[in-house]
Amino acid sequence: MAPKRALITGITGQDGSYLAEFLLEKGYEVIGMVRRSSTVNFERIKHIQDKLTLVSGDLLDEVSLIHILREHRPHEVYNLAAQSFVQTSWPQPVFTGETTALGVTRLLDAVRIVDPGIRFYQASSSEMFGKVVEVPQKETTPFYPRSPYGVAKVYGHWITVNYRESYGMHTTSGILFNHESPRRGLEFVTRKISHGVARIKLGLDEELRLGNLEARRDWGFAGDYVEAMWLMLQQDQPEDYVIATGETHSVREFCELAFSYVGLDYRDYVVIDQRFMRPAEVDLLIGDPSKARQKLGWQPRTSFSELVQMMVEADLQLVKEQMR
Ligand code: NAP
Ligand code: G4F
Repeated sequence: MAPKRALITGITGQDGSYLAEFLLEKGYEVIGMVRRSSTVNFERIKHIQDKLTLVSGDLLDEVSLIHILREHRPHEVYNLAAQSFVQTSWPQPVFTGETTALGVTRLLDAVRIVDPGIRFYQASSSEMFGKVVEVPQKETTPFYPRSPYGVAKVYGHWITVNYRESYGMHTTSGILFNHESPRRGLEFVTRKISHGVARIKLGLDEELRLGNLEARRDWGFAGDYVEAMWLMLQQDQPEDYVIATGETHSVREFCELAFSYVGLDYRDYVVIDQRFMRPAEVDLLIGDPSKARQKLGWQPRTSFSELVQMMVEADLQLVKEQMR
């Protein structure tokens, strides 16, 4: 039988790289959409680059999306591309909306035009719950986004539901809570901490400047979460799912554990810096992944402490290599 083909937008990002690995393991032909930039940023996929088909396109340009779908005729499309950094969404709200909200419609519409039978995954986010109205948050919890990013994701979620209901398409919105890894971008708090810890331990820095230490997140491992994306598209009926660990920890706890892993006390190094505070904060996120456990048979495999340890170890290794 011919292998299944999947198109991943955002393949150069954290989740795109793990999903590409996962689908290659499953025997898929993987097509990755990359946008043009003046320097190549294939760092996260260079180890599998020879197994991928990389094509040029952009969520801001619907024609490019139609061309890619016509030429490669994927069976499944995973829309992971987005302006994904919440903090940037305040100074760049329109760009965030163009990419993270309208970009979803461009891709959905391209799928509808080329082949409405293609299965579609939308990377929705726990940021949509924002100022939470229920604890823990589940598929039926109302949204209350707190950033232009969160607002854009709410649009992306509902347009995905709408294309399912309007056109009978197999479209799924995965509401994923924070998931991290050694491939996380350096500006996100977990990676900022693990990288900062490594630099301090190795004598390169003397402090780590952070914002709100009391914010709480439900943090899982990205490698576990991409399996859930795939499982969602294997279901006969498209539905939306919350993917989370069901545990919540503060930024302070993350610091405490990460610094203690290398024998340091975070209180000696962490400095509160107003520049990293947000105009409106999401104070608490904790997901209820029961539906995913029951219907998809999915559950997270990596604990919070394993995640912190994995990230600190990887950054110690990375910083040591950079020092050579
Ligand atoms: P990420 O590392 O920031 O990756 C984002 C990807 O989107 C990159 O490959 C980026 O390309 C691409 N991209 C950005 N704008 C684009 C455009 N206009 N056209 C085409 N590609 C574009 O994000 P991630 O952590 O892997 O997250 C993946 C998705 O899940 C995102 O949609 C994010 O919002 C969502 N999400 C993430 C989490 C989480 O905790 N990680 C939780 C819930 C939802 P470049 O490499 O060229 O910049
Ligand atoms: O790591 P963060 O920047 O992630 P955030 O805002 O939760 O967003 C991530 O998860 C979402 C899922 O809920 C995704 F949709 C989104 O794409 C992204 O992947 O911030 C986490 C928390 C915030 O409350 C922030 O205020 O950490 C707090 N924080 C404290 N000091 C900091 C810092 N965040 C960053 N980035 N940098 C700091 O210095």
